[in-house]
Amino acid sequence: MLQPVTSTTPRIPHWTSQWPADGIALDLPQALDAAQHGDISADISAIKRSLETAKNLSQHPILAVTGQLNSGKSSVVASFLSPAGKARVPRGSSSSTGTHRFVYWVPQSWLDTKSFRDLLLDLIATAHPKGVEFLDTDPEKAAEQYRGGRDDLETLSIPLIAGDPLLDELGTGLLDCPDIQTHDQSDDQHSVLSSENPRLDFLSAAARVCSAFLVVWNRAAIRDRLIEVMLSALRQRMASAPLYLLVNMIRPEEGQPQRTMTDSDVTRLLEQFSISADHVYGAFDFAIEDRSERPGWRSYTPARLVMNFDQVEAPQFYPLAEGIHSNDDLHTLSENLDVAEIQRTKIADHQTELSRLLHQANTSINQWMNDSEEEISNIHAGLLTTCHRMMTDETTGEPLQIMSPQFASALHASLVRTAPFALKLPLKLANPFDKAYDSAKKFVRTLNLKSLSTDKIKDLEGELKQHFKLGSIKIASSDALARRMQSQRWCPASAQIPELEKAWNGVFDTFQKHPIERFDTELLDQSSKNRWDGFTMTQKFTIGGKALLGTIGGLAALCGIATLAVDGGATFFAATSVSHAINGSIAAVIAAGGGAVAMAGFQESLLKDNTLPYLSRLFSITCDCFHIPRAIRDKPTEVNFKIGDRRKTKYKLSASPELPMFPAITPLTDKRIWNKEEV
Ligand SMILES: Nc1nc2c(ncn2[C@@H]2O[C@H](COP(=O)(O)OP(=O)(O)OP(=O)(O)O)[C@@H](O)[C@H]2O)c(=O)[nH]1
Ligand SMILES: [Mg+2]
Repeated sequence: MLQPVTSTTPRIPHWTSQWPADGIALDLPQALDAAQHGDISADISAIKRSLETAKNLSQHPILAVTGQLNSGKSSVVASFLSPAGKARVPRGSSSSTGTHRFVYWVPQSWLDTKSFRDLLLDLIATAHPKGVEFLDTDPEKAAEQYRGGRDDLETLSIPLIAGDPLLDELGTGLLDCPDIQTHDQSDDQHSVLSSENPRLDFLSAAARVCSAFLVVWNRAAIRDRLIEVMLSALRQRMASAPLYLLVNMIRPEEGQPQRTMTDSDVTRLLEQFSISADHVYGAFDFAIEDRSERPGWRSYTPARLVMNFDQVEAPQFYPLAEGIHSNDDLHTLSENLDVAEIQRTKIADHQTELSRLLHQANTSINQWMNDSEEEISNIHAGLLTTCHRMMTDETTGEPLQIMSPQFASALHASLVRTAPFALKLPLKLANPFDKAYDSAKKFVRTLNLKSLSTDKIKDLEGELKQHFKLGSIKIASSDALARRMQSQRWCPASAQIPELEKAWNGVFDTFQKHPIERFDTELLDQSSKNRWDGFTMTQKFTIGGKALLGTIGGLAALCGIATLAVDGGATFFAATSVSHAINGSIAAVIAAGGGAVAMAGFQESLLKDNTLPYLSRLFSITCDCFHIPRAIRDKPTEVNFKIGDRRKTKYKLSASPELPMFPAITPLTDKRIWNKEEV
């Protein structure tokens, strides 16, 4: 029997280049690098490794002892060690006895078994990829190692590892952390709260190695903003790991230790960082001894712990909520930790962080994809506007046509085909295009096209209009287009005018080499018929015939201009309004007769038969030369034109699939259009 297929394999996303379609594909780290978020990628691979090692080391937690400068962190760590171990932990309020490295104290047995030691080093490497160093057994050398990271971030990034047999009884490792307040000389100007605090970054990376946190803080400084910064950093990595607040150096005073528990700064922290009240431990300042009337620290500390102190001087922490009769202390805390449970929590925290990071990665990559697509779309739209302007009459918004020799002869043939019978032969024989083309050649040669500068274009347009009696002419030179384009917001600032000009020259050249060979005869005949229908029978023979002959000649002249210009050493683009040319000389007739409707029909046919196909090609070639996709995904490329008194209408351009892809001349962007795929 067929079973439904259920797949549990996670879907791995990758990003493929939709445009250009050159088969480029990126995996998550590559996409994050491209999006300039390599940091997230490094975090993701670190967390994945942590997850793996956490599963392998499920019975072996490490507790981090972190907190304020000089608050007693090393004293707490030392209290768990054998006498030989204690001797290797420098403690004290001077900088030379401070902790300036991450020091992993682990049960000796963890280091003695090779396979286990390797796993442990693997785990530590997830947070400290630059390697590790072992703590010397000689106390003096150990102290030197401890302070090695004081002025040197490089050394700080390499943790120390030490073993102690007493920790075997405890069954957990301890991480003695450096504070996050000490500054390098080099980063003096940075605030500890700044996001650019490398010590805080190291601490949050190390947090992943650990399963629970003891945060030691001086009672007098519990209001500091810094404790919030540290707790946030820890919670961000380890959302639900057990967190213990160790308040040190509480002054022995009336109302303690309850006063500390109910202090608004303390209760706020507990709430903000999900620390349960029974996770608050406190130790009284052992420098304040009982004096006559005034009770000292001993009066506020369980007798059992006072005895401990008398053996080894160290702060004595006990759960404040339980008060002075508490039977618990730091040692019972660590013994009571449910190892399996905190490891499960740690794995869950890793998974939470991993999904948070993946979400963040996704957001950043989407942003990057959208940004590059937007940049491409803006250039696409900008080039479209430029091409559209080249085929639009500036004052009326009406479409212009390209008078290529191919179109000119097709139009002529159609006008002859649809002419009244008696006019057919004379019109055909008159062959106005050829004659006009020849005379136009002579005229165009008198113009100095080679040195046609931007400001001369308007003059040339006027001159041509007058000479050939044309209604509307649009001349575009590559120089003028390049200059105009460079001033537009969508054009990349890095684009140089000569480079842009070179591309436009390429566009015109390619455009001329790929003329449209065939036109829709039916559509053309429809427009020619419309044209003839604008006249009465008499007019057809009198004005109509003459007008056509005259103005068609003018149109024909234009068809050669672009070609002639190339011969003259310049490339440029010329478009004109066929309907206006034909109409110009017979305006009176149109106004008197019912020709306006016929005129609109004529224009519409010209738009469909000439303007849109030519504009599609011009735009496709332009896109290729500037290395921009001809279409953005499957969105239609649309332009507006206005005919006569009608409102503007939207028309679709074709992406010219009949044309090959032309090589880019001046790429305007190296961005791509990406697709996200999941396999
Ligand atoms: N007066 C007094 N001093 C204490 C108390 N607890 C710790 N100290 C002293 O404070 C100093 C700093 O203790 P450490 O354990 O080195 O503190 P730390 O947090 O590791 O210090 P850094 O590593 O430099 O940040 C030591 O000299 C301790 O003996 C206390 O309750 N009262
Ligand atoms: Mg220390």
